[in-house]
Amino acid sequence: MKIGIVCYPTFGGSGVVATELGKALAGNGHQVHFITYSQPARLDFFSENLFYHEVSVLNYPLFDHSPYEAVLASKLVDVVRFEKLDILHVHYAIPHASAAFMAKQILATYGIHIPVVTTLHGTDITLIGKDLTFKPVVTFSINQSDGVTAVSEDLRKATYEHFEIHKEIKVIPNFIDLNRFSLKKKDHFKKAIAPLNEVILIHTSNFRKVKRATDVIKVFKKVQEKIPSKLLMVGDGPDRVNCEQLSRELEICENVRFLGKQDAIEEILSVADLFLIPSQSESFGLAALEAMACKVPVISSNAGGLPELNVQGVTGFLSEVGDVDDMAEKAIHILEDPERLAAFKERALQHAMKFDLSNILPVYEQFYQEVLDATLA
Ligand code: GMT
Repeated sequence: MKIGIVCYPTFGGSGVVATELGKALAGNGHQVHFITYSQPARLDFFSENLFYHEVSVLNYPLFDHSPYEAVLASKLVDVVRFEKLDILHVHYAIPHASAAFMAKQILATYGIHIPVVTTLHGTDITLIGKDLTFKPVVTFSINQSDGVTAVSEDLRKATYEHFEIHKEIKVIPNFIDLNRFSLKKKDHFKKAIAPLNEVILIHTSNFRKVKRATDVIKVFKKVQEKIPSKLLMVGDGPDRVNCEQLSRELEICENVRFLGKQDAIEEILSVADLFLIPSQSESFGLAALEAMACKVPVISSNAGGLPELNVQGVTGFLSEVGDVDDMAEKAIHILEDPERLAAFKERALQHAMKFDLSNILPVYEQFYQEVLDATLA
């Protein structure tokens, strides 16, 4: 198949999923064309089946805001026509699904029919999408897609709850490449972070409000009072400065390291004992899956799709959003007993294996085929 993929090229979860999916599809013999405004962060190698088409955004003096959706639609028309694509797969509804709809209409005037698959990732539904400023466009473009997928059962439900959708939405969860995400031997790094063999807690995110990263600091304050421990905060974003400030106020700075954005996240996860993800809303929680694949159990909130990933008392624990006391108590419970910790680590990996790329890739391939068959019928 010749597949066009549209996504945000950044480190955000939807961009990571889209890029990893594209790479895997290319590895399986499909020709994959990424159409984005800059090279996707994880698309950093050559493959004969991978192509990258840059959407260049014009900065004409008349525009206060560049009309990205229009230039993306134009680029889609161009790439679909000249590369003879079979299908377009857009990740994150805003504005990719509506740009794809516009491109589809334009292509129809050339007698080209291009099926569009839209994957809903999370905040395109739960936060931004349901805002009235976007809602009519999001509703329309989901309904106009030839196939729609959501990354969790909870997101599927939320989409039907918040929008008038008359399309079937298929759940295809996030996935992990266990060849990349697995426990690495990083003793040297571990010793540098925790010289007295303290346990290591970790949080990775884009530090947006929705992640409640300051709750991580509050939980850690309580944990380190009971158990010698260190905290790694990985990533960057608006709440990072608040987390740094809070660490100072709580006088725990010497035990908290802010590492900023990191590429080799699996190497850092490999030294960790516990992952914290206290999000306000989380459609799936790819970051937690990455941790579990590296044998790191999870303390999470029970928001969104997190209960579909983190199994209460098995791979970690879930608490109500904002209940930092409960999260700290559960974290201490896991960390205080080395045998218990080892059992949680093992079960985290066992559960992560269910989301291995090799299980999820064929589901996407089959879904594309079904959409193609239905539109050709
Ligand atoms: O909110 C983010 O962290 C980024 C966002 C995105 O769409 O880029 O991530 C969402 O998509 C990921 C991949 O499907 C999911 O694993 C995340 O749970 C989801 N984030 C939220 O729902 C907040």
